Amino acid sequence: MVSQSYARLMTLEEFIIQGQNNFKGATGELSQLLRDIALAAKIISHEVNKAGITNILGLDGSTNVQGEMVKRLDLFSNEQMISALSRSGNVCLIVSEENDKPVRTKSSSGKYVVAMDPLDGSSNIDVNVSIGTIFSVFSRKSNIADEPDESDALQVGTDQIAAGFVLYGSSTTLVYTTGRGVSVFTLDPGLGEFFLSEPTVRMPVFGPTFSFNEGHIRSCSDAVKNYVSWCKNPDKVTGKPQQCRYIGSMVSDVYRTLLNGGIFMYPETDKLPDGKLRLLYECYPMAFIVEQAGGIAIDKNKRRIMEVPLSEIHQRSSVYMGSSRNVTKLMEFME
Ligand code: P6P
Repeated sequence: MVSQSYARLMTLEEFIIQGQNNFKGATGELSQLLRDIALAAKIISHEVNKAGITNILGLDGSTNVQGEMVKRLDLFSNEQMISALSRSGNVCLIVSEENDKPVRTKSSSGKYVVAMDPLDGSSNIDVNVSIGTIFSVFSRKSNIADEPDESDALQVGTDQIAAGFVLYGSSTTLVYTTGRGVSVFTLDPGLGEFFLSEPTVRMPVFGPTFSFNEGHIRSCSDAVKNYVSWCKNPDKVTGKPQQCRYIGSMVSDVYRTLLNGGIFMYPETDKLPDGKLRLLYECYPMAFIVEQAGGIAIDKNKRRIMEVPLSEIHQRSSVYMGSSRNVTKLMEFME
């Protein structure tokens, strides 16, 4: 029976090839890049899921049961992603949360640039909370005959040609878009294969949930304070207040918001006037995904996250993203 049910499922490989055939002029290089990311995701997933056993619990310089030097999972994930992205020769430059400067790959003629947070929320590993890899893909701006330069790294969200994230949770889920909708794949660890679980995600227009760390509420704007208070008032129709759901891991909070609707917020605060999350490799890719699923993603000035200019690769941004009606309501409080 099991083999028959597998027969009905589409693998990531089949989905990519199908997408490539529909994509006029697709040369297969972006497809190969997505395959390389999926390979890294499988390797990272394997390591994350045994972290508790082999003592890779955010410890640096410790040794595991075999007495081998243990890398922190975020450093391990960074190495795996850089290695996988360098395999195909299609990527010339990588911006990573783990590296102060952009990393040039060996293939200076690669036509793509990737920005990533290789393991976001890694502080949650020790308490077994889901964590994730977030990535965005750009076409290089510099001449392919030249070395890649800063112009390749400092692009704006609307220049993304693909974006996605991998959620290492109760199952490993790959979510990505190439600008034609959002697709979700689930890893079968036994087969080492990603299977299509949702071909086109559509975010509910409204969700009775807000996702926000209320511990920061006192240092937030009046707009945020008044909006959160409004969320807690009983709804005129249902008579119920909205639910607060916050895991403290962006990939988890955004994935739940994507599927169930609602709003995810990491506002600017007194201590972090530009918010905590990174514009290039956290906010841009998540905004691309949210918009492709029918949602809205803005910053504290009500600007589309995708259009917020980038002047520094580790630049932070406030972020408010989710269902259109939830974010539109917040914007009323931002007037
Ligand atoms: P706070 C995790 O450390 C992270 O970078 C995001 O994944 C998450 O959304 C945020 O920080 C949580 O921050 O201040 O609520 O603990």
